[in-house]
Amino acid sequence: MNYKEAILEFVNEALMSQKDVEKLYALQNEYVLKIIKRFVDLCKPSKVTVISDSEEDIGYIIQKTLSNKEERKLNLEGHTVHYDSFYDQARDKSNTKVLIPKGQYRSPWINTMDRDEGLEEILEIMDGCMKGKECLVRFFCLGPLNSKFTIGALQITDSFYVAHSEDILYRKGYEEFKNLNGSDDFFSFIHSAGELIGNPPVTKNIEKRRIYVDLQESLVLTVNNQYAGNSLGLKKLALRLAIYKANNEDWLTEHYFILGVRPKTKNRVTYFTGAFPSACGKTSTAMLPGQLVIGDDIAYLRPWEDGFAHAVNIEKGIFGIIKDVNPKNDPVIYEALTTPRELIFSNVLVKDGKPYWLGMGIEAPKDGFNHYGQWSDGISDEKGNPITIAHPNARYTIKITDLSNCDPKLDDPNGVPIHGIFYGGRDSDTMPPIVESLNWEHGIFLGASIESETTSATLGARGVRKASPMANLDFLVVPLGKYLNNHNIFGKNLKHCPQVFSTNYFLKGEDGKYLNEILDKKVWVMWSEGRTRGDFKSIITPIGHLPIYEDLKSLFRVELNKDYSKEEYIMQFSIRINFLLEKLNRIEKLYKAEKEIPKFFWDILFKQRSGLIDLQKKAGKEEITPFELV
Ligand code: SPV
Ligand code: MN
Repeated sequence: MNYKEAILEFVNEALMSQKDVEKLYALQNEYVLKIIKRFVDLCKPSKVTVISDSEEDIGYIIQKTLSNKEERKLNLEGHTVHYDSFYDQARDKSNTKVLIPKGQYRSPWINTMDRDEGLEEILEIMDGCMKGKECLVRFFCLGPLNSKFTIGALQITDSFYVAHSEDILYRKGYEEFKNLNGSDDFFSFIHSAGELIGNPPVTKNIEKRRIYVDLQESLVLTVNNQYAGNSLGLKKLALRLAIYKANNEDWLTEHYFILGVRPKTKNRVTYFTGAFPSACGKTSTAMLPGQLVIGDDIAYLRPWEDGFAHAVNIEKGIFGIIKDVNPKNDPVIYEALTTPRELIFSNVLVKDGKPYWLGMGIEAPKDGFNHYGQWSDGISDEKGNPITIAHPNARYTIKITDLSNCDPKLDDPNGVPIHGIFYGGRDSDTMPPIVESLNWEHGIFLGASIESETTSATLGARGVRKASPMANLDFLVVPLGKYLNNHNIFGKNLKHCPQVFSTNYFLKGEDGKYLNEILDKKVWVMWSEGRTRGDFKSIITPIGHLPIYEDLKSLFRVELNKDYSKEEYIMQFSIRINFLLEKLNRIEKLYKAEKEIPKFFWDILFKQRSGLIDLQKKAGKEEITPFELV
């Protein structure tokens, strides 16, 4: 049977138009065909539409997402709003599982399931899940086109909202798929929102929401959900597949933003990546006023000929938390969200065609339509918790090129050289605002020992302290030991290894108030930039390099036009020995539960502990100011 006959064997004219058959034909890829056939047979849509990179095809998606009410128009040109089910407002960690074949190691840190059992369960749920619906077949590229970084992605979905979001967030890939020359080297994502109810239409059978990752086939199946973190193949689902690929090769896939730092007094751009758990200041660091943004969520890093690690953003858009976006904290995003352009709001309040969200900085109406439905002030959920005007994890979806600080290197196939890496968490009592690692291995330790208090970006209780290695634990699909080892080898093979910094924007004083203002992070970033260029000296402590007071004082003046007192410095940068020792105990206990954690990790942990105990003995107290350490 030839390729064309193979297509015609499973599609008839009622299912797919002649034009769409031609589009599949042009790809000359039997693997693509096999997957489409397999899942069209299983999901049983009433129509299959193949979307190329053409404006006409993309226009069709936008028109349909509006006509089937997955999105509604707002007052400003190009603005739409989408709603996810009230029970589908964040990533569902407990139903996201990595399928592991029998006999293979299952890490206690990763939510795994036996592959055969998982497939049996989800394939049954997906049987007929697209009945009566139209199914879209889309092709994208993770990373810039024509690049060593590029990975092709095939998306099959019955959600026009998913297809539209991906169009804003990812690079087109239909033409690039032709360049695969028939190979199977791409990722596949099959999504169905499942049965829908209401207007706007939302997933009905939330209890059957499943997101299963099949590493063996580079395939993710996701059903009965709409929230982008659960539904969009190219976002967190592709992140998992790419982590697997990178950790079996010689590169990194990380939950990183990419930021070009431009100090006011220097004529240079220095690139940083950074990982923070969701809702811990990651996007606002990536969007720091006056700097250049390449990405806010996911990066691939590869060793490059110049001896640096080079990074690309696998996305070209931002799916950002809208809470607290206001003219003061996030002026660039606020401007973009309040002017005409193609963008999607999700789960915000709408009244008279205008969107409202938490922390917007203006008075919100007392009623309107939101993630709950028809809402008015004072309404509570079934448990009696008041429903806020918008969900705290309400989002916006926008192109990075629409932001005034978009870096011209966004689509550079060579990526950008990385000088530094930030790791941060939501930590109210332990780590200082900024610390530089003593070396690469210690940098890995800093990343591996991030702890963070949980937020609304995932379902479940908030404010619980959890370990969050490299802010990537939610997405890990290989054992932590293998992951840390891969990091170590990656850095060791670089001539110019990135310097690593730990940040904490959430440190509080004894009165429970934050010790820093939101924009102070600019100073921590500038200090780090200077450190990677050899501009500043430091104070060496067991937990790493701390900044010297005078350097911060002058950075606060130059960057923020603010005074910075010695008292503030002391409160922020004192070494809180007991808290740090307790943290080490927690980390030790957690990591002991995993096998084959590399030796360097334990060496650093034990050295740090003995260093802190020595300091405690020498000083005869629990808290030591940085001045005492000089
Ligand atoms: C995150 O939660 O880390 C996000 C949004 O970037 S989501 O798409 O939900 O993963
Ligand atoms: Mn993220």
